[in-house]
Amino acid sequence: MTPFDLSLYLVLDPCLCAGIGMVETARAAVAGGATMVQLRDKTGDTAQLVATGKVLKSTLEGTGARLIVNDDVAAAVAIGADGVHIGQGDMSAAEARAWIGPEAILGLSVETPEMAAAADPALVDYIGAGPVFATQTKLDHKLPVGFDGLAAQIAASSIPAVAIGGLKRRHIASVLAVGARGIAVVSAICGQRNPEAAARILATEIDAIRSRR
Ligand code: TZP
Ligand code: MG
Repeated sequence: MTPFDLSLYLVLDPCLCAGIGMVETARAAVAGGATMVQLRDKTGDTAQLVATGKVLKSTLEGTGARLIVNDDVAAAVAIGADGVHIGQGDMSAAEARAWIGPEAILGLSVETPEMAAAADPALVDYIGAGPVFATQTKLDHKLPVGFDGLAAQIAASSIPAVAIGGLKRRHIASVLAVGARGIAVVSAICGQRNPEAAARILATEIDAIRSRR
């Protein structure tokens, strides 16, 4: 399987990235220490998604950061992305795995311990656990679960977890303490005046907390 590091997982948002664009935001974030980039664009059509994804792929080439595509498995394959991220309402993990093959990375969003427990470690490579806090970025998000709810989701599964939902630098210690392998963020990087510096602050904090353990 393609190796990956969930430490600092950037989820792109085309609206929040409107200033400099998703590709430049991703380039800057990875220069600052982001380890994964998810292309999540619900605004355009598949052709546009694939076109953006191909530019992102070449931008991230050689950096070690992994490119994941949200929802659209066919687009992920067309882009040649490292993997795909699905939610509970998307195609099943078995179907997604069959499309992308054994090597690609498959992520699944979970919102409860029951959903985490139901995720099959033979199919799913990581879970996106949360939402930890309420967020303006995803208006239809489920009820925030806080650190205790996050801990319960992570404890319910053996699959590596990345935490998501309203996460900022000040939350990193608590998130890592309950067993998350990293944080997934949108607004902490997208739309920040200096996305590279914003990513570097988060990545440095993650490293500092790990080195104190
Ligand atoms: N899924 C659950 S919360 C969320 C997604 C995509 C958005 C998180 O955005 P932010 O800005 O990091 O709170
Ligand atoms: Mg989805």
